[in-house]
Amino acid sequence: MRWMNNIFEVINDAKSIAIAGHIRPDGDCLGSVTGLASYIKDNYPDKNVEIFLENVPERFADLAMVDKIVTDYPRRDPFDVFISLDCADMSRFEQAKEYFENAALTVNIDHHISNNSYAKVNHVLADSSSTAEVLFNLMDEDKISYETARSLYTGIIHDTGVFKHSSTSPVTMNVAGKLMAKGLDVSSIIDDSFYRKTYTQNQILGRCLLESMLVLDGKVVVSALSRKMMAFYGATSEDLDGIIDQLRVTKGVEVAILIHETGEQIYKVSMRSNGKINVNTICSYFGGGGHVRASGCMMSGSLHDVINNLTEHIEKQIKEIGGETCITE
Ligand SMILES: [Mn+2]
Repeated sequence: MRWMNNIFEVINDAKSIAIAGHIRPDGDCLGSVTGLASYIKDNYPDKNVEIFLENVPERFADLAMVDKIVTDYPRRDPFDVFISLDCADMSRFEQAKEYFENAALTVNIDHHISNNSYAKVNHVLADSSSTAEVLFNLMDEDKISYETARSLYTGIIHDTGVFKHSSTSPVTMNVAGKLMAKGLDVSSIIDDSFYRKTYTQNQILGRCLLESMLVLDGKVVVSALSRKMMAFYGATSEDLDGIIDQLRVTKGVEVAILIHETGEQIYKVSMRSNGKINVNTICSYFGGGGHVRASGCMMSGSLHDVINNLTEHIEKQIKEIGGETCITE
């Protein structure tokens, strides 16, 4: 493991730089990728920066450099530096893997506790709220432009649920304050990129809440979305953002589970904990991972079995702790 103090250390000698984020990019991924790209463009204009990412959700379409994102992966000369952002493992940037393997230097900047340090330089700070927060601390404050600040601020509000998740620290607030001082209209950034929902999104949210069920004496709330239901509303996976957070604040609930059918008996599972249950342990068991309070994994089989398998693990943790907590922070 090698940590750095400034992004300058890994890009200084590079002429060509690739930046990649993860599949199904979220706010932190987009904010980090565009924030770093615009920082390099502003301050090191002689460097050639290319950014590789899947399709960008519409709510992030006005971030800096979004129009420079490349969604296909043509064969090309090796990059001097490949930087992955917000990616806990290499499968998260599957399509850019060839660039990673051929790059002269690989850099992994992240905040996932499950990150397996797959690059040459691994700057992984698991107690940071977001990759955007990690990046801010690798930049010179006076070199951060309004546009870079807007990207990083967007990243932070998305991974902290607008400063309310447990990952929000005094450092996070301090960083957000410094970004705000660049002149950001934070109210409209928060509304437009975080709270704004389409009619479809609100309908799907309502349906998930309506059909949710409480299990394990009300300690777990589960909601499942079939492909049929998604098709009925014309919804995509992007339309599901935020649903799990609403489930999590159900009174008495320790763990919220959102199950989304993506193929024949194949499900994407998202889990959120209110602090006693370590959902990273559970999702890691099933081949996924994330954070102690927010994790995900893919599962297959009948929906009934998927729910049973997950709740079995939660029940086991509840028994072990006897009212205490499985999370050591
Ligand atoms: Mn993140």
